[in-house]
Amino acid sequence: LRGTATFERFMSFDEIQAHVEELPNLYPGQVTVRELSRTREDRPILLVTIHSGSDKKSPVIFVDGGMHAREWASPAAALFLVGRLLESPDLTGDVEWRIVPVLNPDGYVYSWTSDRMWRKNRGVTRSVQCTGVDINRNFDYHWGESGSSTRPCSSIYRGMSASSEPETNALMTAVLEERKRVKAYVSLHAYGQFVLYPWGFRRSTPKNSAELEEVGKGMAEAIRTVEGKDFAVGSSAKLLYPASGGSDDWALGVAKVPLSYTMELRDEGVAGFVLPPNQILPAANEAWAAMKSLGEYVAKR
Ligand code: ING
Ligand code: ZN
Repeated sequence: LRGTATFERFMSFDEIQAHVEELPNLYPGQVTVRELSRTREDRPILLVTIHSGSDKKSPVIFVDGGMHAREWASPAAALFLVGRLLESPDLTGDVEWRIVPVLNPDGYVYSWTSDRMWRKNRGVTRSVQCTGVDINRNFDYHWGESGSSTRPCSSIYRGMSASSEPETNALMTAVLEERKRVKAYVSLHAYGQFVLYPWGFRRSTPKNSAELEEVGKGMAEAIRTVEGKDFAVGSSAKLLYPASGGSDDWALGVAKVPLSYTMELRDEGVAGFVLPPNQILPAANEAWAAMKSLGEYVAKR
């Protein structure tokens, strides 16, 4: 692996940014890095595109990490995925990967400097005391329904209106600009060990739930081969709790990305958000195994 990434400890946002920005020099012709937008605190939201080598018609798999500040395993896994894809470009066939390693940089930094358990971004709200919108309650598909809060002090505050946040818009823009080519979307979260698919806003499942279930089971099976960990597969409202305004619901419901998932990485709740550094690599390897399985499926679909 070229560059300055480490998985023996968590990387700060500045370290992640520096690593991501050097990728085009380290892997010339294989990777593009672009700034999608800037956050309220003026940090860049970076998109890493890993080219498939051949044509512009290849299917795209879109992955985001770091949507929620405290879920530190997620940006680590996203960066690890970038590294593995660049080191083994033939592994998942003719697929273009588009990866946002840290969707919520302001929140990530805040969870390093001020509040380890911070979840939201750092956007202003109508409340003077309470800052931050839950990006995973801010997407414009059944926005404002069950499992989201109208209260700015809540950790699942949905925002003043749908897609009010720069992070939400950055993701929407990046997916929509390649809408027809994006065949799969994965949002990396922690923790709980789940492969979740829509719907989150209600307890029924989408029309293509059989395919979502089958491909999700393939990802869970791939994860099992790493260290035998069990990941449950199912719709988020049924397996976890109903929640509206989530990015996976939006990706399927609005952007019409057929294979839309939220992955909850390690662990099952012993360490929770504060994953010990010696589990970063196992967690990242599990995410990589799942993404390889998804990539192979999308390449053949
Ligand atoms: N979990 C997700 C959350 O935003 C989720 C789970 C995803 C629920 C999609 C509903 C829809 O609550 C974490 N860890 O953030
Ligand atoms: Zn999360």
